Amino acid sequence: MRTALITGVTGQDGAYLSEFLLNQGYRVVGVMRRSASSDVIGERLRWLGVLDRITLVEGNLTDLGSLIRIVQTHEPDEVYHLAAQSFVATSWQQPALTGLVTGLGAVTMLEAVRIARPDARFYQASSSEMYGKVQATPQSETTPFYPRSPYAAAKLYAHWMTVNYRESFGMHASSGILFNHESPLRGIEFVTRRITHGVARIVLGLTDHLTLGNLDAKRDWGHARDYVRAMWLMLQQDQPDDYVIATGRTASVREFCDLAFGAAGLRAADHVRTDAALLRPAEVEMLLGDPSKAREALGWQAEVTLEQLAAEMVEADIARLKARR
Ligand code: NDP
Ligand code: GDR
Repeated sequence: MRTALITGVTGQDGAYLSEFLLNQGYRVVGVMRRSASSDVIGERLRWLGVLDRITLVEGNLTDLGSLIRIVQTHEPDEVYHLAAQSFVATSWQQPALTGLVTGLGAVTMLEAVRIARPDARFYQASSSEMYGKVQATPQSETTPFYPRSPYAAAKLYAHWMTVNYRESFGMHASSGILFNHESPLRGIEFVTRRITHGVARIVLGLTDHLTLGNLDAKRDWGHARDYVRAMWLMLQQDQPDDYVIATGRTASVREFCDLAFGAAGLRAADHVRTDAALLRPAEVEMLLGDPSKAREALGWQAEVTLEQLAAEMVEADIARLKARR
């Protein structure tokens, strides 16, 4: 039985990846940081019914010793490094912490693997945010990066350090340059989930409006369940490499609102307000990924459409709110 180690296991992708790897017959070990609210923190894993089927261990990206001990003890064949301070807006409020966790944290994890299990295959969660002020459209593996936030700059450092460990030490280290991916398990602060949660509150009569920031920003949105499959495929290749993972379709926040409100029989224009306080100091205006390399080399392509994604998220938020009442 192969063993997979996942950092960030309590996050959206960690939960879906755990489910995927268990279905592939892996033993899954997940790293979670100590929290006073650890009962709530396993919520996503519980939602997918995988909490009791994985081994949870305590560790923190800012503590090399804890990571070395975990790798030594569990001897993973594959390491999926997903943990990060992942919310772009927060990265302007806490730039140093974001650099420490999202940037240096990846190097700390690479070091732990190099020291304790150098033959393990390593996945780095790189991001389309690295394209930032985009230099070409659509964005592919060869498009130059131009980070526009402390988060994106930290991810770029982690990305290049992953390349560096591959070239310096011969590690099987790959980066997935993943474009936005969402699901009912998306954190509530991200725009798609803010929208679908807002729709659910309006449907249940808890409020009559939803306040957002920049409605014109465009993203290439896919479903997290599709995207974790791509992470695994990258580590099954003989050679490590970097891959763009995207749908190849872009839509604005406004268009996502139309889909989500429409899924509940409502009109976004009747309920959505904007507030300049929610605008970012620097914006990534438009992202559109070119997933050709992943399609050709990995045989991967996105299966869930944006319409299906929005409808699934709205339905799940309505069900959750009803259950809570
Ligand atoms: P989430 O924010 O849902 O999850 C982040 C995870 O990191 C959580 O488990 C969190 O733990 C953990 N974490 C944060 N800080 C630390 C720390 N100091 N030590 C240990 N663990 C820590 O992110 P997603 O699941 O959405 O994304 C997974 C990864 O992919 C992230 O690196 C993200 O930046 C990247 N990414 C995401 C994309 C997306 O669209 N979702 C696109 C491209 C890249 P806790 O639960 O305790 O907070
Ligand atoms: P992003 O995701 O920054 O792309 O990073 P987010 O959903 O936060 O923002 C997407 C776009 O929507 C605009 N927006 C709003 N965003 C939020 N959160 N809240 C609002 O009210 C709102 N109104 C408009 C934003 O300005 C932005 O343009 C996500 C994260 O998962 C990263 O970790 C990951 O690397 C990238 O996706 C790819």
